[in-house]
Amino acid sequence: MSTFWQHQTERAGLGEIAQKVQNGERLSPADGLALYANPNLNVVGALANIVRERKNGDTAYWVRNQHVNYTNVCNKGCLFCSFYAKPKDDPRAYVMTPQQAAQKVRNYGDVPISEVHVVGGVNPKLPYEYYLELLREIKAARPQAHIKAFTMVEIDQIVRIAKKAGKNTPREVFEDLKSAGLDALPGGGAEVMSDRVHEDLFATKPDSARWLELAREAHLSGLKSNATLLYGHVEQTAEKIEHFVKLRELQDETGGFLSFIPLSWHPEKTALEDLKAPTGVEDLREIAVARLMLDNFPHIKSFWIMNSAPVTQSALWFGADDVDGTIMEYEIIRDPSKDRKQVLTSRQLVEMIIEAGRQPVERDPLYNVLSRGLEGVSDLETLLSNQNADLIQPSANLGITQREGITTASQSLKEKGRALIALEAR
Ligand code: V47
Repeated sequence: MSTFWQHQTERAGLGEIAQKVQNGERLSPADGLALYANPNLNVVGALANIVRERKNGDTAYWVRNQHVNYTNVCNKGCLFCSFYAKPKDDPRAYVMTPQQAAQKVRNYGDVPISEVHVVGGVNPKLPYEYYLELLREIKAARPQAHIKAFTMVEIDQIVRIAKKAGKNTPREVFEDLKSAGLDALPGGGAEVMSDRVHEDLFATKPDSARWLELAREAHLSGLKSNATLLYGHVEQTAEKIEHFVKLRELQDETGGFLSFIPLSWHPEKTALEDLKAPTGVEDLREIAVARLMLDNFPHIKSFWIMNSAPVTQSALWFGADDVDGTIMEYEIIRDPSKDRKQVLTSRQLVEMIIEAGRQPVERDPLYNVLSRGLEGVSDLETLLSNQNADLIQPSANLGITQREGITTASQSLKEKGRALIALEAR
């Protein structure tokens, strides 16, 4: 250990933890608490960066994906959520038929996409066959793309209604879903694995024991999945540590988790909107502590939609090795100042990574490498995605500034906007 580094970690009171990280030893819950409490975020981030580079070197992964939120009807009533509509008499309620969902996918038919991310509310009216049909239709619309669908909360509902169709175990249901086209499962739904927060904010959803049981079953059925933590509302630090320990234990058992995604809570338009949203500093700390505590997770993702493109760029030096993807449309949170769909083009994502000083690698949902650097970026794809989503501007979150020798995301976006206008004028 260099004298400078030793001096920095000891001055921050993190000498012992630094030694463990250096030796690749597992951190204890007490270490996790100390990392959350330490004011020197730089040292916490530098420690996380050691693990990040040990596992993933200089690589920052991205994916060409499309999100489809097939229904917002949900009977769970989670207080942190602004997305859901009540099952009865809610004017915001919508349900897509499987064919309509597939049409959304076809709308982007000329844009290269390797992942369709499909999630929705827990809609009590949808029968078992709906979910199978949804997968089949989307697969038929986009046979080359992987389908990553259904949080464990939706799976819990699907398993429940599957009984009417004579399917009595999660294993049988996973087999049916796989045959219909399911390739992997997203994170989401566990929120914070604490009985207290469960009781306070999302009491009617499956508890942590059930979420973990279903994740275990998915992994034993040969499916990979992700996990998330929703932070920045009423949770306490010790509860987040409990969350990490539970996930880490299941990962020791199954090895089925690919990526962990800390989700920065957005209070806007929720029942808790008077609470303050997490800051960028908190976002970076969550990424860093997750990287350090979840020593057996291959990847930590900074989901740019939730914590902004600039924070995601910094997060690539605080433990994150993945920025998620192009998204196209995202309904679960919206930028309240603009009622626009949310998208970053492949060029913008790659430029964002290069600007942050990392090496962009395009992946599919299973982390198979598809392209490197600027290889996979095409202007045609950029134009089409803008055209189809009726988008010329990105999320207002995007605040990337110009640097030497790099076309910045905002600059290239303006060019695309001009090109699109020229195309329309013809
Ligand atoms: O479980 C709901 C969260 C999750 C809000 O696996 C909110 O690659 C912030 O799991 N503010 C669903 N978050 C999304 C999810 C996800 C997202 C991106 C990538 C992956 C992946 C998974 O969204 C829910 C909940 O935790 N959520 N409302 C909100 N107001």
